Amino acid sequence: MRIDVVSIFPTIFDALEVSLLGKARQSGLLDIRVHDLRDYTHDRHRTVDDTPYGGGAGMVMKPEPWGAALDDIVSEVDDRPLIVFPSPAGERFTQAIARELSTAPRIVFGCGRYEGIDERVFDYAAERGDVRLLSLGDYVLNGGEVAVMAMVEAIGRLVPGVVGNPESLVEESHEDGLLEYPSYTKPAVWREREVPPVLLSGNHGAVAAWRREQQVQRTRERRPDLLAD
Ligand code: 6GU
Repeated sequence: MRIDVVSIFPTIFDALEVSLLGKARQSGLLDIRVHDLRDYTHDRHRTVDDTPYGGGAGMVMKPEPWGAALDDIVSEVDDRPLIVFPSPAGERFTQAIARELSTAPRIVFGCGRYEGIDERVFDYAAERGDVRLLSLGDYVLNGGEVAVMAMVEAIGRLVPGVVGNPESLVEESHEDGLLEYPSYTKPAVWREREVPPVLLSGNHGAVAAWRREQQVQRTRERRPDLLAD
């Protein structure tokens, strides 16, 4: 899978060089390319923002650098990639969407800063690819970079081969609409706290039933909204 990221803070994405995703990049499973939006400006100050038409607080990202970046990264002959703009005004990014996006051959992420990007950029991007606005949740970050880091990790780890043991992807929180069951390892007693005896019983059916019950109970307590869906 190829991932392009456009940002005015490209070094934030240095963190993608370590751990599982770093290994996946080295092995060629993930081709992640980070681009500095300011490289697509032509003035001495490398300006990417300006005051909003109609007035109001804050600055808006100018369309020209975004147009030049999209022209460079997504050529007209390219096979319409997915173009994702992280935005608190977007649709909610979920495990189901991460799974869907993990099958895309190519995703371009455009990280906005300030109060947003000139709206015409989204229309122009839609001529080059399939545009989605995605939000991590109902809170506001200063820019899309941290959100894109989260999305790249959630999507990248679902690309076949990135996570060594694919079974560890099956019994995770949100994969079946429930939260994950609690996990324990040795010792069986730690600071007077015992591991639930059923896990030491060797009875696989009983273990599976107990874990399922724990999943439902936890989800009911912590995330009743998930059970309602
Ligand atoms: Cl995707 N972007 C920003 N700026 N803030 C957010 C977000 C995204 N998701 C939640 N808050």
